[in-house]
Amino acid sequence: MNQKAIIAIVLVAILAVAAIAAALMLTGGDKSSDEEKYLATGNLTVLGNADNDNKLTDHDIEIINDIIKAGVWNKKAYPLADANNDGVVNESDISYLKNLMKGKNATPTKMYYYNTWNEIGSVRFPVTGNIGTMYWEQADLAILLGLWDRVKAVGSGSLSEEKNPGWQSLYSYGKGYNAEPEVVAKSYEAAGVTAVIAYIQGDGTAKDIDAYLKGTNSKIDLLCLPTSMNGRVVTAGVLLCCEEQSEKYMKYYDEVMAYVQDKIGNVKDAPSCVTVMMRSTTTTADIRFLNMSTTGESNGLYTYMLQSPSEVYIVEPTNSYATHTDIEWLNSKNPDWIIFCSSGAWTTGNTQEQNMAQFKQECDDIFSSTTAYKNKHIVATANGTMNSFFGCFAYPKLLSYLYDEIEDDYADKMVQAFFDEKFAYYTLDNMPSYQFYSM
Ligand SMILES: [Ca+2]
Ligand SMILES: [Ca+2]
Repeated sequence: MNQKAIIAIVLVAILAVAAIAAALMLTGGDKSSDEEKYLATGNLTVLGNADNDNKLTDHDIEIINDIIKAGVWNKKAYPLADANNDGVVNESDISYLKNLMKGKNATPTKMYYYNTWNEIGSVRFPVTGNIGTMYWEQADLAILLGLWDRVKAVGSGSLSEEKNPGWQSLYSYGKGYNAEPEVVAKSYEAAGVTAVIAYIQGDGTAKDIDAYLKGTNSKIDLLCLPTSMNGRVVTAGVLLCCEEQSEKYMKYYDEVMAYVQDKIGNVKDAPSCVTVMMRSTTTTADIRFLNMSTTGESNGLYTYMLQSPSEVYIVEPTNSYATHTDIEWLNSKNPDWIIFCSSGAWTTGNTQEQNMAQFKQECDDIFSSTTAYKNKHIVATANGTMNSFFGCFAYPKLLSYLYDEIEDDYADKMVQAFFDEKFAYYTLDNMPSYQFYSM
């Protein structure tokens, strides 16, 4: 692991500890820590969010006032208190924060936030112009936040008319995550884009693009959001002045996690599993297992199953969120369940029946030597199901295969809620790979 990665992980740990410490202080330390374990707090990395919760509110002003009165700024407890990022916490942070809290009506200024790499980034606030999205995940986020009408430039990777209506007429960054800095910069002139939501995984070019835009005094700000999915939703909600949508989403997330905790949090003998990414090139000699990478990146399928009581067997993690090994390793672990996501292993445009046939073939070809196969304990879906913002809505459905305690009615209701709330344009009918397939 390189030095930077270690620093990033340490910083994440410090922020997490700080958030918990602050929460304890603010509640007098008597709030059930069980509850805080699964509720999604501490996702808003914007400076000024002094109490480390998910919103900018008067409570943040109270905290900043307390810090001013005390004459000491405990940076560990309140790492985000310095709203204007000048290194001190004083009265000017209060007026600065009050302006930020006006959202769309704020007097133009900068909003600072901890970005993907736990460095302090900034955007010219409020962001009222057109938006660019680098790759399908960022387009999904813009749609979830109700901003698709303002998206005028896109990276085309994995976009479709079902998911991204009208995308072909928008300015193009090419396929997406390896976008050229010059091409991104030109979207200001070509499409009036002033903020681009960046592809932030390690194999992308976000850092190069950011340096280029800054070096050329571009009118575009690159948004390099926090790595966690909830951190992205909540922080983008505030940066892009669409908190109503991000808060609605988080309410569902909290509800689902509370339900899961209630139903299976104390289950004894939970079924174990492995999480696999199935590709068209997968063979029994080369299977891609999902786990947490040494840099903290992980795939949604693994992340969600890790939060369940199920043990998830992993291969020694590398700097990727997936590690390759073979069927012998899988059989040495002998998991109760095999859960796989299809990334390019199911043909685009397949019907539900065609996906089912392909799923069965893959089970026969790859997993027939396993106990899970003999017990018909294999379930699969598209990579985008659990690795997108649909993930928290689909989570009870996924768990319902492994756990009798999860009610089918509830699971189906949550899946439907995602589409009813218009967090996406596609449906399970026109994107059948987002359904679950089981033996
Ligand atoms: Ca707050
Ligand atoms: Ca300050």
